[in-house]
Amino acid sequence: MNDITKLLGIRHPVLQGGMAWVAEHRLAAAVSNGGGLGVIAGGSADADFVRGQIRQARELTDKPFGVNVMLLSPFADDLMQLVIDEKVSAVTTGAGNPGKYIEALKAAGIIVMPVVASVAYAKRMERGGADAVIAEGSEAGGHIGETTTMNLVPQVVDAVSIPVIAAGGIADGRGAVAAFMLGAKGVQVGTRFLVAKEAVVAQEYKDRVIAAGDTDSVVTGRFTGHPVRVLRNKLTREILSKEKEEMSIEEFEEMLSGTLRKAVVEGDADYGSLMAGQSAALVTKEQSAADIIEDIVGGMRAVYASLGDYYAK
Ligand code: TUI
Repeated sequence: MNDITKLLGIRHPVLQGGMAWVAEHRLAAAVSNGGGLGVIAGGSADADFVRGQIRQARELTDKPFGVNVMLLSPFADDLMQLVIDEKVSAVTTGAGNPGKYIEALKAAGIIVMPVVASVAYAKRMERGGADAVIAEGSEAGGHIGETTTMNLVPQVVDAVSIPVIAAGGIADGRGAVAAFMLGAKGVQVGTRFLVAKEAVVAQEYKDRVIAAGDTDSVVTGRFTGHPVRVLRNKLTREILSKEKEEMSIEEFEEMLSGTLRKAVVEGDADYGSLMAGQSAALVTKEQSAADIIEDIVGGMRAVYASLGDYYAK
């Protein structure tokens, strides 16, 4: 047991990232049943849809799970009220400031874990009453900050006294132990769970993640202030060449509109947004969520055991 497993009532300190369109009730329930914290992604869905997801997850698991609220969503207010009404165990947030919701979530007994991409923002979340922060480095997929996990995590650990969960670039036991060495008390894993058997994601998207190598990850939209990490494809080639010639934010948004759904639901690996972290290069096969967690935890045990040997010499 550590701070995070105790706080969340879970077996292993492994959280699943709140991936829009990808993280629905089947994946979340499978991760929770495997001993981690499954998370249903609110994404841009409305409260009725997410209520259905929560209820279906409850049919599949009696373990705690969370809901991720993406704060750029027009339904963010509704989803916060929904998680309070449904008494969901935990909420993670992304892409914005959840400050105004924290008091009401805490009053309802919900564990609040904002994703942060900077030290200043982590401190603000601690002051606002967050139970933990998820420090997400720029190796992560989707919407990212500027600082890498290796640098962000120890700086956030030094700046706050609530537990820190590391995210971005962690896909196996080695990465998880590395995060613990930096002072994290838990890890959030996204990309590796994207290819879980229980993740209802078009096979074409999963295949691209599995095939990805070290140079297949690119960041689009830095100029908009909302940089997004995805796998290289025809869409990114067109966007990145247009970005060089000066494109308006409106034109950029138009090019990306609906492209995540295109990737996840329609399996358009050429013109869909293949959001994934740099750790896609470490992801080599489709496995059940429970096997992924067992592999990460088993890998951690092996690394810790080898460290013991090293220092014993
Ligand atoms: O949120 C994520 N990852 C995401 S959200 C998303 S949907 C989207 N698609 C296109 C453009 C924008 C969003 C896809 N992937 N990760 C957590 C995360 N949060 N990373 C960075 C942040 C973040 C950034 C700025 C959190 C807070 C923030 O500013 C807070 C403030 O207001 O000061």
